[in-house]
Amino acid sequence: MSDLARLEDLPLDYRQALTAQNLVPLWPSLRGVLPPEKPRPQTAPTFWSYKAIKPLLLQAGDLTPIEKAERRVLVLANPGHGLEKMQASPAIYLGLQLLLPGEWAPSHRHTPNAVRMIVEGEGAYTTVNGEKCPMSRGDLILTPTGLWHEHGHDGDKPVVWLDVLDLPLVYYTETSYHINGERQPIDGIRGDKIYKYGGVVPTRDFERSKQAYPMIRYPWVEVKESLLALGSEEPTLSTVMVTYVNPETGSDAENILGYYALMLRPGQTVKMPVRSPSCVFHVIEGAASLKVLDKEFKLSEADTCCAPGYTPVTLVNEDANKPTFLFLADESPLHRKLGVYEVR
Ligand code: 1HN
Repeated sequence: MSDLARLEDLPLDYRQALTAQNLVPLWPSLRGVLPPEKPRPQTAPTFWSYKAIKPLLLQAGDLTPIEKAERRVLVLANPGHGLEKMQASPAIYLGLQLLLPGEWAPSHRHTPNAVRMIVEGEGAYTTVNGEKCPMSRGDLILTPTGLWHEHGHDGDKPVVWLDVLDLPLVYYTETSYHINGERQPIDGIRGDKIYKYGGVVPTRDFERSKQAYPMIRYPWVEVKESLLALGSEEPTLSTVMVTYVNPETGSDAENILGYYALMLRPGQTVKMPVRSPSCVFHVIEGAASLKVLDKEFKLSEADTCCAPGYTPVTLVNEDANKPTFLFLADESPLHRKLGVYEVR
């Protein structure tokens, strides 16, 4: 492939004439926007240690009252994109949020979709369109686009959760905004109770639900049971993994990001297929090492890391006796909708 002409190859007065008309020559930038064979991700493999973050998060609890923060969050930012961009990957935002006993994070709704993966503590809850969802370690709670949500805490110890949002993409498309609301009355039906068995769904007056988000809370105890059952029913299955779906449609639980739980069997190595989306990994239980490019991350419980797309990732559970449980978030639903999803 021949080299293309550079910007500096053009006379200065010509470049200035272009700029004056809001024009840019394509050829000096063509290889940058359309690199050969595969993309050149800005997303750097990055690791965030919960042990290192927790004291800083608790310090934020002393430094900034909830009324002055609305959401007390330390953002897990990818240095490859620049920390100020507050993104883990092209479409994924990650943050660790702290709620102290008695605190309340007021009701609002917004265009970006969010989920919370509960990391530590008991007694807090999120109310989503009137459905009060208790928060326990490993639970996944959806706050999809446009749904009212607020957080409260009746327990006696700090609660921490991982927020995952598609904010970078929604912000990029200039569609990100929020609306503040009043405290919600609790009247929502507990989706986690009525959709407990994947094989049967409510059929009210001979009709299936038409709600876009019929299930908001995915209790960890049940997701873990599903993984253990899948692992023991299919002992030769190499990737013991479940997808968080809308139980009415079987589609991804949210529109833009995909959410999964993966069990590494004792001593197991999983080489993930090389795929186009970036991926985030968070340890719910156990420990794992994760190899990506020139990095090897040692993940303990509650640690988080991310890997760019188009990049091989290997997961290893070095414990010969105990399984490891990971929560994954990726950009597959987005890539599929855009028609750019690839497995290499
Ligand atoms: C948000 O609404 C929450 O509701 C957390 O807890 C983090 C980050 C960016 C924009 C909105 C929440 C957020 C957020």
